[in-house]
Amino acid sequence: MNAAPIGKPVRMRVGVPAVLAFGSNLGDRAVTIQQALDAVRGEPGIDVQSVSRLYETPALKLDGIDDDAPAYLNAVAVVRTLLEPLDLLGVVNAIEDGLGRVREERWGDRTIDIDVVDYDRIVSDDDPRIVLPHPRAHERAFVLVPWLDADPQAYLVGYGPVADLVKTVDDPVTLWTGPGTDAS
Ligand code: PH2
Ligand code: MG
Ligand code: MG
Repeated sequence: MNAAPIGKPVRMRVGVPAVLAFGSNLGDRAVTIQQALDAVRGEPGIDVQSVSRLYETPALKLDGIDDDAPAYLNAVAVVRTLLEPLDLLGVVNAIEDGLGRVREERWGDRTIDIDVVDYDRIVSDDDPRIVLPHPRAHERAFVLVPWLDADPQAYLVGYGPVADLVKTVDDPVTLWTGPGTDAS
């Protein structure tokens, strides 16, 4: 008998690769990001392959870094998914809502933000609901540094290896060593 024991999860070998970015700068940031990851892990159509460590980053607002706003914790998860792009977006938006996300000003402070950074290396701005890859990922240290941590081979379609892109960004990104992390 070669079948996997009943109840043992079988790692997803089908579906497509995608990259999710997590950010939180309100409430217990680490707990909220952990809850968001747990919720993603609980989704039937998503298999989490690897997760970065947590990084603390100053809040980036529309006119630059705002040191008066609460700092973010950011993380990235590399997943495989059976969901179509808009369905994946719907799932992460529902997880945001379930964790108390309030949608107010653009780039405003938030308990949780989950962005689809990449989906199967698709390049598309046909649908304004989901532009792929995420239009600002290439210039955001708070996405690129955790992404490289989760996947040293990471590649941002249209821009190149993430290992090269991280050298072009200089916003501060600090490995977070708060309670409950491996680094603490
Ligand atoms: N997300 C934003 C706007 N600004 N700044 C940091 N440091 N981290 C974020 O995740 C972030 C941000 C919009 O989604
Ligand atoms: Mg975002
Ligand atoms: Mg978002």
